[in-house]
Amino acid sequence: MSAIEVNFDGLVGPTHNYGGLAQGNLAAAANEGKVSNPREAALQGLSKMRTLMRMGLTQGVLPPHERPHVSSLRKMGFGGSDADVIHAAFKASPVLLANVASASAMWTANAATVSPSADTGDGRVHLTPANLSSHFHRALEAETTAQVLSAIFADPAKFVVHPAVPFGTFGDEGAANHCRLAATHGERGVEIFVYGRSAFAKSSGDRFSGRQAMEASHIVATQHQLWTGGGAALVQQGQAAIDAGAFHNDVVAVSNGNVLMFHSGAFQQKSNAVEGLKRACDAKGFEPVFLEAGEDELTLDEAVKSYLFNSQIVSLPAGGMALILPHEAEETPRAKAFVDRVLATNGPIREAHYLDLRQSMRNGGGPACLRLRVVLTESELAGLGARAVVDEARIVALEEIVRRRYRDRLALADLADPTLLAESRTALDEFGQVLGLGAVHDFQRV
Ligand code: SUG
Repeated sequence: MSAIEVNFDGLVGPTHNYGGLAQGNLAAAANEGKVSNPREAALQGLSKMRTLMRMGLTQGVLPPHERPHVSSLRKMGFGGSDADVIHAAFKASPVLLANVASASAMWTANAATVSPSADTGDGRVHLTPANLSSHFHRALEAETTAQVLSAIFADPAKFVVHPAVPFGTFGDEGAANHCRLAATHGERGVEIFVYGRSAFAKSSGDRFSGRQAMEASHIVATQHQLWTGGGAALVQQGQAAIDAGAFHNDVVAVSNGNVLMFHSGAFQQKSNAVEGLKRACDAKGFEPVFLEAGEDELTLDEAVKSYLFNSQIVSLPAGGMALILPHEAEETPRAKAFVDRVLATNGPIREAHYLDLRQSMRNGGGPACLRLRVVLTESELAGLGARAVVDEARIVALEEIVRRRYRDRLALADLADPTLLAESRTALDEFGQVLGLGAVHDFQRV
C-alpha cells in the first residue's frame, strides 16, 4: 500500500517561556528565567512548516493548549475569578504558575505514539496520547491532546485513539522515544520503542533518570497490536546518553524509511540492539541503512549541544531524503562534518536544510521535537475529520493571528498578568476557526 508521512507540528503557544522546569534537559536548565519571545517562537515554527510544504510535503498543525490552565488551579482549590485564581497561584508559588503556564504542548513528538495501519493487527492507524507523567507541566497536556487527536482522527473505521497509559508510574513520553524502520512508509515495518528504565528499577545514582518506562512502551506496543509477526522491538536507551542530556531518545537517534541515524551511545547495548534490528528488518525483506556517529567522530556532549540527531529526515516526493536541522548543528563543526560525510556517501540522504528554531531550542526542543509523524494512506488522509492539514493560506492566517495576538517579550512574572490569559484565549479561538477543530479547550466548553 502506498502511504505518505504527514508531520503534525505543534504551534507554539502565547505563553512560551523559560521556566527551567524540565529535568535532564540541559538547554532548559541553562535558560531558566530568561525573557522569551513567544511571537518569534511561533513564527519560527510556522516558517519550518512552510519550508517542508515547499519541498512538496504534507503538513499538519496541532494547536497550543490553554495556558495558564485555570481549571487545573481550580482543582487545587484556588477560587474566585480567573484573574483571582492566577494571582493567588502566583502568590502561593511562582513555580506552580510557571508549570500551569508552560507552552510545552508545542513539542508534539511527545503528544502521542502513532503506528501506521501497515503495522497494526487490525489494519487501523493506532494513536496513544502520551501521559508525560515524569513532569507535572507536561502531564497537563494529555487530556487536551486526547481531545485534539480524537477530533482529527475521528473515523473509527480508520483510526483508534487509545486512552493514555493509565498508571503514572509507567511514564510514557510518546513518539520522542519511538522510531520506525520500513522499506517504504506504506509497507509493514519494525517499530522501535526506546525506554529509559523499568518503572520498578531501584534508584541507581545516575545523574538523570530515564523518563520512559519499559512497561509503558510495552503497553503501547501491545494496544497498537504490533507484536504479531515481530513488528515491535524494545530497546534500552544508553544511560550515558541520558546523563549527557538526551532526556528523550530523539536527541540521539532519528529514523526514516530504512534509515536509522544515531550516536553510538544512543542504545544501552548497542551491538545487540543493532544486530536485533538488522534481523527484524531482514525478516521483513529489506535492508536497513545505519548511519552511526561514534564518540570519536562526535561526542555525546556535542550531539546534545548541536541537536544533530534531533533533525527530521523526510522522504522527498521526487525520491531521496532530506535532513531538516537546527542552525546549532551547522555551528558545531564536528556535527556539520558528520552531515557533510553523510551527504557525500551518495546514500539515501541528499539534502540538508538548516533552520532557525532558537526560541524552541533554548528549551531543548529541536526540529524533531516540534512534530508528530503520522503515516497515512491516501484514503486515511482523506478521512481526517478536521482541517488540521494546512496549506499556504492557512499558514498565512495562523501567522497573522500570531503577529496580532502574541507578545514579543515574556518574563516569568508576566505569567501572572490576567490579560495574558485573555490574549491567549482569543488567539486559541482564532486558531480553532482556521483549523476547524471545534471546542477542544476547557474555556470553550463552559
Ligand atoms: O520535555 N522542555 C521539553 C522539551 C521537549 C523536547 N521534545 C523532544 N525531545 N521530543 C521537555 O524537556 C521546558 C519547559 C520549561 O522549562 O519551561 C520543557 O518542558
